[in-house]
Amino acid sequence: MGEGVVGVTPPRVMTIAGTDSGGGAGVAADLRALAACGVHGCVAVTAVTVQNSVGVTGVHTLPPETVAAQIEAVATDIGLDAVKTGMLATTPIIWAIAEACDRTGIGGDGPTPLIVDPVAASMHGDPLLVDSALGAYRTVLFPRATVVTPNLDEVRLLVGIDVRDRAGQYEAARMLHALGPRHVLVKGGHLAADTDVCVDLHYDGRTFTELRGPRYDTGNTHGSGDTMASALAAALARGLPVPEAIARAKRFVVECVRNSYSLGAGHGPVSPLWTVRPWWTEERSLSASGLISTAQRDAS
Ligand code: PXL
Repeated sequence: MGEGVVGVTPPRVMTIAGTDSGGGAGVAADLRALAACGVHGCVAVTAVTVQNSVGVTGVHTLPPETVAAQIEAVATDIGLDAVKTGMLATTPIIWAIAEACDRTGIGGDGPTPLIVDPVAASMHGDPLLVDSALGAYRTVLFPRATVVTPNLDEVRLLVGIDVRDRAGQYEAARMLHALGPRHVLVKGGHLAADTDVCVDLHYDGRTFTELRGPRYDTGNTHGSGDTMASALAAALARGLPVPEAIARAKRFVVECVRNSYSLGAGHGPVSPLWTVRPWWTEERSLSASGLISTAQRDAS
């Protein structure tokens, strides 16, 4: 797969996730992050959310078979080097995804790594998953996952631990790993005890690795989990080993938090736009500029 070479196909990554009409999280965040990481982003939409920077006011889920069909249509033609999940909304959607993954070699013992970001709620606390679907995460998706990436709210819902310190993070990582994923990343962004660091904990069943980064004093962290899981998927799609992929995703998301911006009256998004070369200010240097000519005719 090509690395930014003209005409060479980049690695292919699918996000299975919900939309956010405000463009901050979900599919929008995923595709921005995937583009910034230089990979081709594919999409299986699970749900449409009616949302702005203040909250979610509506959720419309897609039929499970439509979610599965999107995965299979892409996997059997375009091919996929990694897949990540975000908002999955319901138990039947989770089952449909698991079955589609089994049929196409995604996750489990298949060749395509599967990153499961167990999205349960928006940062305002609006539900993005029915409570009864938590069991399906534990028993259906986690055993198939290459990496699971819960935040501490999701940890509490999934394994019932209220993490308040580093020891709790370690205990949560052990309990989550026992559910079957090959790797666990317990994100520490919600750990109030850490006032100026943000420590994510990686556990592969043998070794614990703390990834320590800065904590920025901003409310503009909408889409941070999606962005990190997408960067992780992009790195795995390139063939990096999981520990290196996690380290790279951590560096990327920290930079995206540092570059976050305000939007609307609520929480703004983290941003990978710092990776975009501002071609519109140096348009003359584009090779296409000399190739374009215009012709005008009067309508009369
Ligand atoms: O950031 C988690 C998330 C994922 N997907 C969708 C969301 C959110 C948070 O609001 O709206 C669609």
